[in-house]
Amino acid sequence: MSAASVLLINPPIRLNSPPTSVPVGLASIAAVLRRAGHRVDVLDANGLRLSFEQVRGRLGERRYDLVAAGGLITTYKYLKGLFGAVREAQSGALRVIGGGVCVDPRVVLANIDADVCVLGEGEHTMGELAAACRDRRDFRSIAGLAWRGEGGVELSPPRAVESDLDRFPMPAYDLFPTELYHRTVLYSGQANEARLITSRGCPWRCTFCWHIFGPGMRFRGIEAVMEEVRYFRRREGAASLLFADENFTARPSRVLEFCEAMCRNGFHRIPWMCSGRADTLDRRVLRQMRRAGCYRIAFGVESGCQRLLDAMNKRIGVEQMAETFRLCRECNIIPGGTLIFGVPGEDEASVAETVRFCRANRLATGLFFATPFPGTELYNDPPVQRRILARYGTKDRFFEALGDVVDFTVNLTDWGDEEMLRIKRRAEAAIKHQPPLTMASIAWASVRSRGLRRTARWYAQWLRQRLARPAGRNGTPPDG
Ligand code: B12
Ligand code: SF4
Repeated sequence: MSAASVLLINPPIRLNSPPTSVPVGLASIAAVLRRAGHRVDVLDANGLRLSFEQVRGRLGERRYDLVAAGGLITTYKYLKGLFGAVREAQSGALRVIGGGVCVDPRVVLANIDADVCVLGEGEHTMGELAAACRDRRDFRSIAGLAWRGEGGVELSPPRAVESDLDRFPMPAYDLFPTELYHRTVLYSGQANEARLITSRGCPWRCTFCWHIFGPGMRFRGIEAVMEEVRYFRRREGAASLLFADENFTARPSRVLEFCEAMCRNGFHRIPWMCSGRADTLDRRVLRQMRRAGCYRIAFGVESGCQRLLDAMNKRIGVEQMAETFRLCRECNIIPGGTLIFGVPGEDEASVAETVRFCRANRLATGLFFATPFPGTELYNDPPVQRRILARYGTKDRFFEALGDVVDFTVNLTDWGDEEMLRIKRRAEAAIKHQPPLTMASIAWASVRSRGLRRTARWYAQWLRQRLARPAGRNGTPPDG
């Protein structure tokens, strides 16, 4: 056999709303497999909004050597059902599960009918697994795997992450219905919003945030990123870009290099947004970002209470965030932010401080419930573990409950559930309905940018967002 035939399945996320993000990790794995000569098919249940029965119906269409599915931990429950269906339809195939859902392979292998878990970065491991399938070799010597052994779950040596991300080809976007994702416009108000990832990891260690790639951060080369922008621009006519890196601004010198390349390639005319950390940005960097087309930066604000920021190991000052917000506006960039509500230690005083911070900095956003995602420091905290087990009994039931995480999963505060919900609603009402700009700042921004039209567009865009999107309700924002 010269090549393995592989089916990659992308499980659905929140089927009741349009799909937002091409699974870049799965697309990257697909590209690596294809480059190695394997035959790769993709069943994108998320992009195509397929029901479980529709997916089941398609599973037996042709025979595969390897069927892999996975993604966020929130797909855990779905994958339980899916792997049962894969076993029925593809009895000869190796069933592989990977991505964030494999954060605890013991729980996964005890409850999901997969043969093997791919732990961490998937490209090399999947490449070697596919080759082993093709050659009918045992997979157990391949690094980065977990499987059921005789004495319980066994692990191969850990897989080191790839130090040079440019060794991976561009994700195989052509195998995914990218146009269905990109027509879901989140922020830009433009008809086609392409989403890209230019780095992996984040050097900070906030307690609620999870790092599948371990510590440290790796960056793709700027030229490879430009190549991808070009691809979306030419192939799909991308009208705006969203850089979904965990922390796009982590290295300011690279941001400057990126901005320079955007201008050099003429891409500064495409409006783009990114994630950011307030302490990585100053006026000089923000000006260059604006020049290169940046219209919005999403900050992980989390709280307006310094005590809670410290408890979350956010390593940032409330004042610093306020100052960066001010600088963003001065540079004609919208500072967006997400908040986490209900971390351990949240009380009436911290909520009041957060509301004050939002009003003072004209941040109109929803509150996400603090969710102890498996693998995070928050999750591993013994009192949090006790609360999870008291509520759910087993990790399996807790993982299932993470589902679409629109409501809270565990109450980490000292309030009762009802009271917590009431306080959250009250805080949201106090934060909402405040324009991010006063008339004075509109006028000032217009003078600075010498473009009243641009500012009006900016304001109209904010209004559109407010009307289109309900306040966020839950979870840990993928921010910076
Ligand atoms: C884009 C994004 C999304 C997209 C969807 C992304 C997707 N389908 O993969 C959207 C906007 C929908 C989303 C939503 C949420 N997200 Co999110 N998101 C991200 C973000 C910013 C980028 C993901 C990405 O493309 N990474 C780059 C690629 C290369 O990495 P990767 O996806 O991890 O893939 C690699 C490996 O994981 C593995 N792999 C991945 N899939 C598979 C599949 C198989 C079969 C195999 C073998 C391997 C494999 O191999 C890949 C290549 O190395 C990450 C942060 C980040 N930068 O990683 C957070 C992140 C993944 N999200 C996270 C969270 C918490 C959420 C939410 C729960 C937030 C919320 N409360 O609303 C929701 C969940 C919604 C839901 N109902 O399921 C957490 C992960 C939690 C977890 N343990 O899974 C992250 C890591 C943020 C963080 N630092 O805490 N998210
Ligand atoms: S919350 Fe943001 S800054 Fe903190 S670790 Fe996660 S990505 Fe990094």
